[in-house]
Amino acid sequence: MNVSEALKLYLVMGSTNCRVFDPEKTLAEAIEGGITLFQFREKGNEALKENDCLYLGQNLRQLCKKNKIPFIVNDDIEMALELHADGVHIGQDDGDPYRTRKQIGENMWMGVSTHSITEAHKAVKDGADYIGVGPMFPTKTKEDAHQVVGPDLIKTIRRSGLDQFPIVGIGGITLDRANLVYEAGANGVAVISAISGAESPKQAAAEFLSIKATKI
Ligand code: 3NM
Repeated sequence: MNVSEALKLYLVMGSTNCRVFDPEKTLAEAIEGGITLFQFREKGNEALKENDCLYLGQNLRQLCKKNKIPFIVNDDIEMALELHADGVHIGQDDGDPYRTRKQIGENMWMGVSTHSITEAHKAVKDGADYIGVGPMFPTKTKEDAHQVVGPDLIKTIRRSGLDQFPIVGIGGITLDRANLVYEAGANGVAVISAISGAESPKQAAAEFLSIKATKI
């Protein structure tokens, strides 16, 4: 699977996001529903630490491996290497993409969060395999989220020369808004709460997949 295809329905989550089921069951259900990529993002005041975090990471990694879903680790390069992850995702404040690339080598994917056209172009220059663009809409999930940029930023980035580069929208994406993100030209949507907080993560994932952009 190439990066653009993998971005189609990108579930991002850690234990603090799982309100209905435990993380293993949440991920298993979401995989059944059809997610195409998973990011382990263990953040927040109640986030698991050290061995507990690693243990959960191992379980989620195994689930992904069994189901052939690429597995990405947020921020923690050491953990990504230890879990033989398929990639690492870094934010603007998490680390230097250039150094990250040196650490992970050429065979792992590197995703970078971006919130402006300048950050998007810098990430591409620094060797990102894909960029996340957000927040698309208001979100309560990330406490230090940037100002909403909206799907329009994806359109602007596309027009600025990155017409084929793998882009995923993130932030506040719900079933009734996903279409706007696809229409803006994203390869996919990245979601936390709309799947990991759903009564049925399986059904939520399946519904996201059934949404077709009417205009790209
Ligand atoms: N990054 P939800 S917004 C992890 O804008 C993350 O870069 C963002 O959670 C960014 O789908 C966000 O519940 C939170 O809104 C996404």
